[in-house]
Amino acid sequence: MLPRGVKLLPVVQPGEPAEGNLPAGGCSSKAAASCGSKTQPMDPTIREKVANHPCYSQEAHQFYARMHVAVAPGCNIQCNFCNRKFDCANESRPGVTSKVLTPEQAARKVKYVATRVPQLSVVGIAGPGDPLANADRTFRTLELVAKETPDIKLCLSTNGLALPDQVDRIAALGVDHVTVTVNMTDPEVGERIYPWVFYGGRRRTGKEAASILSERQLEGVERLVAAGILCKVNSVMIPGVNDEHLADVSATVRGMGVFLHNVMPMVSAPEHGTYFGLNGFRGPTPQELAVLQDRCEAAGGDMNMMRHCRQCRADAVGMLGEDRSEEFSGDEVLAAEETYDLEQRRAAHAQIELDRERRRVERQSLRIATGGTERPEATVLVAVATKGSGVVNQHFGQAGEFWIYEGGAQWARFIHTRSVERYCFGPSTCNDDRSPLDKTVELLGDCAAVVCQKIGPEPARVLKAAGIEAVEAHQLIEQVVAEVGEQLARRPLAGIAGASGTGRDTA
Ligand code: CLF
Ligand code: SF4
Repeated sequence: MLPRGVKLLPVVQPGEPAEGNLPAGGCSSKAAASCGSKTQPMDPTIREKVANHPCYSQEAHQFYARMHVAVAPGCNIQCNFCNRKFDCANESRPGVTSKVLTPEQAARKVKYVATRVPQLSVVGIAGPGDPLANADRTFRTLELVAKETPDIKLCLSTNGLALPDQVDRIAALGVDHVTVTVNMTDPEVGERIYPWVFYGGRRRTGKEAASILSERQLEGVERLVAAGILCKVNSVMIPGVNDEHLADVSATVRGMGVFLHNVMPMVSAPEHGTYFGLNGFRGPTPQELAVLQDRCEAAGGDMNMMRHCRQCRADAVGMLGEDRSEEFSGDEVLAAEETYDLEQRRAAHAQIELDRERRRVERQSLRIATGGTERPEATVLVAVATKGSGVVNQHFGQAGEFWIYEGGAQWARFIHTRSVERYCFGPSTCNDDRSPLDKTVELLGDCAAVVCQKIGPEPARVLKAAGIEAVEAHQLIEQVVAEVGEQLARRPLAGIAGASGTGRDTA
């Protein structure tokens, strides 16, 4: 029997129409490796490059994993949201500083992880400082990884100051994906973010520092695009500093041929010891971030926006939504002499592609739009508990994050992910600690429903009391979101904050 307040969706078989009228169009024309809501067919060369990169394709991130090797300790600039005790905050959230590895240790670790994590498709260098401020260590690592684990894509993330001088070397090593963090193109905004940059043998400050950084970043981006390297731009959203400016940044980099823009929230608290943290600058709410991402998408002339970033650590391992860095942090990993079984990895990836294709066919047969112009009038936000593979497959109490979708009739659009503190560590502790549950409910307060594989009676009751439906399902995410969204968007929600009369307002 279902817990009180929990709904169970009827299972709709692939090919069988979902409840309601099907739209004439549907998502069958969508690029298979779409990174967002784009409806234009993707260039085949780009499609091949993003196909199994979990950051460059939202769909791929449900099937493939990345790992970072922390070989780059130094940095050549100072950001006001960074404390050097933590990983580079242009790509990470503050956490425990990653242990710095030598290039040889890093290559051994990649082999070890690739042997045990078949989904691994990309190795990135993203800190703990700036990879190109540690160019020799970074390039030696890339060389070794390319030689010893040749089926793995190489990826880099940089603040861009040293980038123009290194593009030829990056291209020669076959690095196909480079991220440049561009938090401004206006030096007046920049001088509030960067107290100094180290360039031309000395420290520069004020507007001069910001101008140099911006010029170098844009020159680097231009060279990357000219070299055929897929370029992503990260921007840290700092409310009150660059939030009004980032749509212009999006338009600028889109015009230069950047493939993807990732606007990330600044993570800021006094205990991080950063200038912004200590001086009361806050990070954005998920809702503010989503609004800005939409503005950037529009301002950039239909810019591809990344909305599934998890602000990984410099030693992150696993699927984007999971952190397995601890599991692979021991000395035995760095000392291991693995024999690399390329054939076995190829077979594992072939199997992943079969599963992925099956899901894709299912999704297309349901004809649920995931973006474009088919948005229904009434939609609600739906939170999904999933471990990936495109289906609702996680228990509510074990979810470390929820994927937030906008759902409505034949419509399921991914918005972003929200991380929550786990509150259930097994049957003996389940439901004992209410406080994290309350935090989860607060985090999901603007959602009309939570869909998960299972949920206990107590969390279902608490959600219900907060006006959030709990729905149990084990189906394709888009299918569940569209069905739940359609049902709840029609429901009058008088008296509930944010209600529009047809369901809760979406972000
Ligand atoms: Fe790493 Fe970055 Fe490459 Fe991905 S992460 S270097 S592009 S392989 Fe990805 Fe992590 Fe977000 Fe970065 S989720 S922080 S965008
Ligand atoms: Fe810190 Fe990264 Fe900025 Fe360097 S580039 S100061 S490591 S956030």
